[in-house]
Amino acid sequence: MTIRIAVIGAGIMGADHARIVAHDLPRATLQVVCDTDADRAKSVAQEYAAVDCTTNPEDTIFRDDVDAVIIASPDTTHAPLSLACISARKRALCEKPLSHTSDDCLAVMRAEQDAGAKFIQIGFMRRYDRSYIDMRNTLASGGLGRPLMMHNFHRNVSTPATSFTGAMAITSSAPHEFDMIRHVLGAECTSIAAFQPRRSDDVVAPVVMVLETSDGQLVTVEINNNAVYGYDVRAELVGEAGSLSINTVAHSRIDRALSQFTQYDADWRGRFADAYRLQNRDFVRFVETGEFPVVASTAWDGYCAALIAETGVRALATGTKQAIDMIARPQFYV
Ligand code: ISE
Repeated sequence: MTIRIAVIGAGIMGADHARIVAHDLPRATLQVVCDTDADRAKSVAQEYAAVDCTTNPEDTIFRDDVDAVIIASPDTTHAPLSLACISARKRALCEKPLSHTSDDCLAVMRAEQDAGAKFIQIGFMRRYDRSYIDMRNTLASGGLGRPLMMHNFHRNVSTPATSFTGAMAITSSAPHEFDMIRHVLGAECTSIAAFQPRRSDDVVAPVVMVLETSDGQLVTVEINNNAVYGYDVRAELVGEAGSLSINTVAHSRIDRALSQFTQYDADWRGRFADAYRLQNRDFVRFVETGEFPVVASTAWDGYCAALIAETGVRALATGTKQAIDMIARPQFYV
């Protein structure tokens, strides 16, 4: 059976998911591209030979010729559209974040528990990235000794929108790090502090966060949405017996004129291309079997990332360390 997928949102991420569905998922087909901008929906649908294009997300979710949904629309639509997918009993791959607010995530968790099954896979694709897998496996094998610290650097070339703020860096970009901290260390975050340096211009300055974990680790996260030089995601896990660093992936090196250099990707689509493909293939298996992928993030993980983010926004606004007060993990998500 071929899985007929609707992609909701035809922006940067939606177009790339449409490409992956059309070219890299052998047991799936691109059934619909939906965007409230009809021209954009039509353009992406034509580029990747979708069966149809639409402008109404809810109608698209409930179509009989749609088996599964990839939600790649603006962040604020992720939780409502996830609820619609649960109501339609259709599995969805929801781009991160599930929401900017933990309350929205709790509503999605309640809907899944009421339905008696998981329907929403959250798009924290770094869990499928080889370098983070190496980090998590090396720690689990005892190769680093007891983990002490994790340092994370997340640098974009430029902000995706003119009105991008420090709070948005925390709620939109940093959830990747919040999820990977939990996934690699196997611990929850218990507090967060956040700071910003002063830039000489009016673009958003970096945000630097310091988090504590339930297992006594210290974690630093730098989000710099205006690094200019390249898309650069790095992390180092420091243990009592050693350290593992994620390398910036460069597929080639140029040697010329007494110098050598490697190039950065312009954005996440190149750096994490393999991770997106593997994540999306796991999603197709999820739709086919109903078995939630072992590696993937659930709505609970979406809640945890959103709670850390909204607490981080409060820490930045107040200039004080804030406790992260999580609910107890429901048995449904254990
Ligand atoms: C974007 O939404 C992503 O998810 C990328 O992975 C991340 O690197 C970028 O900072 C976000 O804006």
